[in-house]
Amino acid sequence: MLDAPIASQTKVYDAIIIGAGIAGIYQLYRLRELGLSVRVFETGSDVGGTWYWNRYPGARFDSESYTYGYSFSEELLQDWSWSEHFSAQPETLRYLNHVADRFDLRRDIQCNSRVSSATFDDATNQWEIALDTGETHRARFLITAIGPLSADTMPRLAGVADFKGQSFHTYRWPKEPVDFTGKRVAVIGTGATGVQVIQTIAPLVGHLTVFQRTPNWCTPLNNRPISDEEQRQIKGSYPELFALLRTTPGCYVHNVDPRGTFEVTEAEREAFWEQRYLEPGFGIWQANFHDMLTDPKANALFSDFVARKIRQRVTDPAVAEMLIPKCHGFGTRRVPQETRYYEAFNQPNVNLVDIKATPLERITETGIKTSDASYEFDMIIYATGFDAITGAFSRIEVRGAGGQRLKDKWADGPKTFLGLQSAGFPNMLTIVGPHNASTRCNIPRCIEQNVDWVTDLLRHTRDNGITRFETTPEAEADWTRHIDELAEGMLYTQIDSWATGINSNVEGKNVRRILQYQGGAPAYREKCDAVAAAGYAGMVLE
Ligand code: NA7
Repeated sequence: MLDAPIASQTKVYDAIIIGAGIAGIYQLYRLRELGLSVRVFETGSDVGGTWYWNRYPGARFDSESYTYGYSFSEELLQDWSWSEHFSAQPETLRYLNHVADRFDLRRDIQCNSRVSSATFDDATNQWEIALDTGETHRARFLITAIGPLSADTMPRLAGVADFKGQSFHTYRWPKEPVDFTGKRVAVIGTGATGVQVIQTIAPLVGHLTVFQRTPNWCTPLNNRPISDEEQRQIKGSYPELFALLRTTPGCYVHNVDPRGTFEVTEAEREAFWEQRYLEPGFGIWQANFHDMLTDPKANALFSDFVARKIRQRVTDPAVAEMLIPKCHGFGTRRVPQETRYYEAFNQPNVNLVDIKATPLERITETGIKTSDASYEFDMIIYATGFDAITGAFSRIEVRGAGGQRLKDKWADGPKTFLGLQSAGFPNMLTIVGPHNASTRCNIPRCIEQNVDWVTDLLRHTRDNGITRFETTPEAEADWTRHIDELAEGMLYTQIDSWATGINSNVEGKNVRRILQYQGGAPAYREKCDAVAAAGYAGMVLE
C-alpha cells in the first residue's frame, strides 16, 4: 500500500500519527495489526504523553487504576498489577513504557520530533508533515493523537523571565528531583493540578503561598493501596468490569443515581451524600442524584453540603470562606480530587492569597507583586493549566484541501463530524478531538473507542481501494448543531473553565464554546457505530 516517495529524503507511510501518548501508542498497535506502515512523531524524548510531561509532585489518577489501563490484551491485564486504587504518575509512566516494549512499538516511534506543520496535498491525496528540524514525511492518512491538555499556558504577566529563583510550569516539570527543603514556594493556580501539588509539597517546604483566583469544589480521593485479595478480585473480573464501564456516561465505575435530589427525605439525602464523601473516586460527582448537574436548586443544595465539609476541615473561618467557590456550583467545573488538601491550609507554614481581591501585577526578580503586597520566593510553580482541547491543534500549522488553515476554520469554535473529522481536511482523523466524548470520559476507555473506529475505517479504505475520504459540510453542520443542542440545560456549559474554552492566558479565549460531546459515552459510541454501519454515512469515500 506504500506510495512511491515524492523526493528521495521524504518518506511516505500509510499513516502518520502525531503523539505517542495513550492514544498514539494504541493507534500504532492497531494499524500495525492491519499491516499498514506507520510512523509516530512525538515531541517528548520518550513515550507517555500526559504521563511523560506531568511529573509534578502529587500527579496521579482520579480514575480507578484498573479502569484506566488498556483493555485490548488479556495477557497485559493479567501481567500488570497496579499498586494503588489511584496510582501515581511514575507508575503510569512505567506502565506505558511497559506497553511500548511489550508490543515492540518503539521501532515506529520517533521521539524528540515536534510536528510543526501538516499540509494536505490535493494532487496525491497525501499529507506532508514537517518537523521543527525541517525533516518532512508523507502519508496517506494523518491521525492526531495530541491530547486535550497538552498545550500548557503561562500567565500573561510582566516579569516572568526576570525571576532569579527556580520556576516551573507543572506540565514542564524537570526529570531531576526538586528539593523543597526550607524553600519559600509560591503556587499559582488551584485547579486539579494545583490541588495535587499543594497538598503534596505543603509538608515539605519551608513556606508555601498559594495564589488562588477561583476556588474549586474539591472532594476526597480516598485512595489506598490495592491488597493482594483485591488484586485477585480485579484480575478475575476484568471482562465484567469493562462491560460495566461501557454502560456508564463517563466510562467510570460510577453511574448516576436514578433518584432526584428532592425525591428523598432530607435525612436520606444527607446520609447518601455522607456515604459518597467517604467513598473513593469520582462517585460523588458521577454517581450523585441524577438532577445534580442540571437543576440549579439541586446543585445549590449539594454545593452547600460540600461547603459545610470545607468549613469543618479548615480551622480559620476566613480561610475556609476563601476556599469555598461562590461563582459556580459543585461539579460544573472539573472536580479536583484531594487528599488532605483543605488541612494543608491549617498548617502554620501555608497561606492563601485571594488574587481576585488583590490581583497579580507582575513577577519580580525575587518573587511576586500583587496589588497590595510584594512576596519573596525561592521557587514559583505555575499550575496555570492549558489551552484546552483545541490548543494543541493551534500549535501545529494544519492546512487542508486548497490550503485552508484549521486555525481559521475553527476560529469561532470547532466544526467537526463525530469529533473525529473536519470538512475540508480529507484523510485526517482527530482522536480525542473537540466535539468528541473522550474529554468527558475516563479517557483511555474513550480513546480505545476512537482508535477502534478509526482502525475500522482504515481497514474499509484498504479493502475497497479508497484513497481519499472526507466528511461532508452537511454532516459536519448536523453534528456541530447536535453538540450545541446536547449542551442546552447543562449547568456545566454555563460556567467559565477550560472545558468551555476559557483561558485568560490565550488571546481570544474569552468566549464560552461547546467543545465536548455531552450525551455520554454510550450514546456517542452508538452514533459512531451507526455511521460505520451505514457505509460511513456523512462521508464521501473515493
Ligand atoms: P486548570 O484546571 O485550568 O487550572 C488552572 C488554574 O490556574 C486555575 O486555578 C486558574 O484560575 C489558574 N490560573 C490560570 N491562569 C492564571 C493567571 N494568569 N493568574 C492567576 N491564576 C491563573 O488546569 P489544571 O492543570 O489544574 O487542570 C487541567 C486538567 O488536567 C484537569 O482538569 C485534569 O483533568 C487534568 P481560574 O480558575 O482560571 O480563575
